[in-house]
Amino acid sequence: DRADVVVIGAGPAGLTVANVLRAAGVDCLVLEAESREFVERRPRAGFVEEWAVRALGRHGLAERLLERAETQGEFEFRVDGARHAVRTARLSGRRHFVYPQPLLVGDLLAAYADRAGGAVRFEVQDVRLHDLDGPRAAVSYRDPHTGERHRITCDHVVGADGARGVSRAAIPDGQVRMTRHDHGVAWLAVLAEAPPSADGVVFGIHPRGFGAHMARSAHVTRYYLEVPAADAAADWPDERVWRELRVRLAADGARPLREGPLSEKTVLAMHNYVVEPMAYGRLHLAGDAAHLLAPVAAKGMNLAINDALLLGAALIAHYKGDDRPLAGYSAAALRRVWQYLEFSQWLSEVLHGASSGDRFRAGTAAARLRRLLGSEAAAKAFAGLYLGEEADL
Ligand code: RFL
Repeated sequence: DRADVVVIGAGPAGLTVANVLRAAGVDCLVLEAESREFVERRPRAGFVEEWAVRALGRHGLAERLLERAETQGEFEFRVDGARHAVRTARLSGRRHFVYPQPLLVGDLLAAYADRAGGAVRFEVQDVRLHDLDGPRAAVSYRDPHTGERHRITCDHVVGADGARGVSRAAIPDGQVRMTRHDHGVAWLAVLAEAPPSADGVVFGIHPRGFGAHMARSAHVTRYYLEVPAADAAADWPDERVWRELRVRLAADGARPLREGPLSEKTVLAMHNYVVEPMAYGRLHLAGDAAHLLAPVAAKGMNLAINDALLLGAALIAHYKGDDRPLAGYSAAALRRVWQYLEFSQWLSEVLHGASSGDRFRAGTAAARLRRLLGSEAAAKAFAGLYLGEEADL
């Protein structure tokens, strides 16, 4: 077999690249370890920034999203029993689109595979990358039904297989630098089968630990609780989760939490990594395969989309004879990655300072929050970064 480009991973990054390439007539093949049903159901991210929606729209990929997504233009901090609204839309002129990741993945698959007839192979096993530094690369996998190995030669490989994929690991030692940063805490992420208890996002800052509420749909609400990094989901039975949430999200005049069964419970280590450069030979990394952001500021899927659009355009330029965008892909993508990392780190300190047990961190975090709530200029700068800037910084 042969394809111009093999894309590993049918997540937001891989499917966006595949759609962009297919629309430009570049022949590509997507390899995905899971089934289609699985990737269209896996719950994860929920916020898409307006610039990303517009950019997807320019490729004809945002129709369903624009029809179905709610938008949010403000959120609330709760601290010391008081509520403080931050009107992000008024401050930045932009809004967040609330659209669960599996719906976006479903839309991208429908556009690429069903409407444009693009090739995807699901449930592939044991994917391996070959000859990344040669004149032709190849990707091989084992067929789940026959057990046979298939090999596809290609010009380029897009490594969009997420944080636990195989693409990044195929880069020889010493060819890229991996930088890690650990916030030193974990979040218990739960999905409640219950309607939201507030209009949008609530960040509860509390000496017992951070707690958050995020409206997802009329029937489902996401909550987060800061927990010790060593905790497991089993340490948090439903009743304990609700008890902690009630304490950490308590504030004068706040509606009581609407409780319901918890359908998903995961402990997320709050850490980040970045791979530089995001490429090696004929392999180009995109999305979580290249950089992981702790979900503090809901940035991961937006970065995945940014990478994918830059990489798609760069590969199209390459096939038209201009190699400069592809050579500059990593540097261009990393600009937004580092901006969002810096913002995540800043916000993480605001959210976790009070519970750090460190008087210096608690004092400076409270000062940051006071400045954000008390100064229009500080609030504007914050909202610009929280909603994502249209152009690169
Ligand atoms: P994905 O979505 O992980 O997709 C990778 C795909 O590759 C497949 N795969 C393989 N395929 C073939 N061979 C292999 N060896 C393979 N290994 C893996 C996987 O099955 C999968 O289908 O990566 P991508 O495309 O880079 O997209 C990144 C986003 O998924 C991620 O950044 C976000 O989910 C992060 N994130 C959030 N981002 C936001 O922008 N807003 C949010 O509100 C938000 N909330 C979150 C989040 C991530 C969370 N978790 C998973 C930590 C909330 C949570 C709980």
